[in-house]
Amino acid sequence: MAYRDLREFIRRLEKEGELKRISQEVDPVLEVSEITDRVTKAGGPALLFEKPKGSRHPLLINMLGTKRRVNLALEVNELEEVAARIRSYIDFQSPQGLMEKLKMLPKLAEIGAFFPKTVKDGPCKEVVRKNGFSLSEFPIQQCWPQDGGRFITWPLVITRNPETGKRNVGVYRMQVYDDRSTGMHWQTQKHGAEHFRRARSRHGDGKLEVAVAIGSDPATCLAGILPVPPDLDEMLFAGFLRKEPVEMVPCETVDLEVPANAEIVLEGYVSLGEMRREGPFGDHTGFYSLEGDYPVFRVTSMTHRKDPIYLGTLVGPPPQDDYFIGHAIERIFLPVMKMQYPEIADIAMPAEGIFHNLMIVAIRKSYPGHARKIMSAIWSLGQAMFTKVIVVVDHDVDVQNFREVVWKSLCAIDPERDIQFVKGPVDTLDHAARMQDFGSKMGIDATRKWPSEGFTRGWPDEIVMSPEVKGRIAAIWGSLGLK
Ligand SMILES: Cc1cc2nc3c(=O)[nH]c(=O)nc-3n(C[C@H](O)[C@H](O)[C@H](O)COP(=O)(O)O)c2cc1C
Ligand SMILES: [Mn+2]
Repeated sequence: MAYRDLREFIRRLEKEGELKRISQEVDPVLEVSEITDRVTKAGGPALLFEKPKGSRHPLLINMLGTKRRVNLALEVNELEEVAARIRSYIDFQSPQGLMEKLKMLPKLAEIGAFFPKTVKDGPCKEVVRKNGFSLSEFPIQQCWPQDGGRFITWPLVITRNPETGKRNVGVYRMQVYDDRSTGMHWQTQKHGAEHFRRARSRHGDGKLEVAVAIGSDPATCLAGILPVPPDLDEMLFAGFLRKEPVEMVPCETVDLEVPANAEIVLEGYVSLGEMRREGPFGDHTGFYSLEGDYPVFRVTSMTHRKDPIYLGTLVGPPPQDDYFIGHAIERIFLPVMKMQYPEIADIAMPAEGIFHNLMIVAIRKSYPGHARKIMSAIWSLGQAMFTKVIVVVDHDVDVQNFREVVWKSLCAIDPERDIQFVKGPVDTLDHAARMQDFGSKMGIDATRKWPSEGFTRGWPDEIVMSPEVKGRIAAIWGSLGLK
């Protein structure tokens, strides 16, 4: 049975010893961050701040900050179970290309009935407010000292593609400017930004309707972060993850629907002709992302539960709970990637690489130049286009063992020969790139080099002790007086 809502998940976390209530008053300005940072780095529990300073509503944070909590959120023992479900739904034969395969998911869902379901009413409508409300009622965090203000950190931002009418749900941080307006930090390659551009090209001085849901069942919250192709509804994917459709309820003042179980819903619009300074914001790179111009979200109405729980997250020096979220995404999508590129044995993105900076890929190498082909494939694959450094190793290297990767890949390269540079889109948060959103990327071919690649010297074997000797020594080990 899927979690009905955020609070049912909170109860489960509590039962599992995975949640700590904090009854002391703590300030969502900086203090919550210092506590959360310590707890996340120690592998500690989710935190429910019952008395955030200046608000009557509790704040839940570090919800998915361990592998165990991610598994609890997805109701599995291991992420591999989700990966296996995905494998079982994807047709191996007919679709060409990864994107086509992903786009088949809606079709597949017809048999699974994961489509979101529209309902008339829901808990998010317990209180409907069209006047006299303010964002300041909520315990919205200022995460780090140099942040430009308070930021809503886990909003599910819902828009509709003005051309196709298809829904998008993305998590884009929102800087609070005043009681009823915020920034809308959708980065230029994200789907919300594309909806904005398309709407603007039609009527530059108009509005794009936006609804924002804060706090829902964990699979729905997670779905806003998933890198699914444009025009594939994240709520369908949420339904797939929770094995039950997400119930969506129409908004009061805009032509959009929101998860009925949401704790808080903000309805409003982004004016197409207005931009405003946003940031700085202490980001998941461990550095501040610089100020930039982004659209402004104006809240025209707010609905919430009688006793709403505000959901936030903390990004900052890694690892934070976004590492565990990202890791889940990596494991869930790996089978899809492998279907298109069966030569991929495994991939790894270490926490310190904050996802877009480093991907290690092990391949079963079959032809000259194969490692470079895989680099190109990754740079063309949805949000993997942002990967700044790709290291390709042979399939017998354990990519999850970073010591082994460093050792073996450094031994395997002649740098001038094996490094490939390309230029293209880079992550907006990359502060070292020559300009925002555009820069270079590097691939390191750390596979064994072949004669057919021009390498005519011999390649040495790795040192391994013979099994006979290992066995003989194991037998006498106890008598040697060694540990
Ligand atoms: C905690 C957190 C905060 C995020 N903040 C932003 C953000 O401010 N802007 C952005 O473009 N992406 C942000 N992301 C990443 C997007 O949610 C992610 O790329 C998602 O796939 C975007 O959805 P889309 O593909 O429908 O645009 C954030 C992710 C997490 C986990
Ligand atoms: Mn999307």
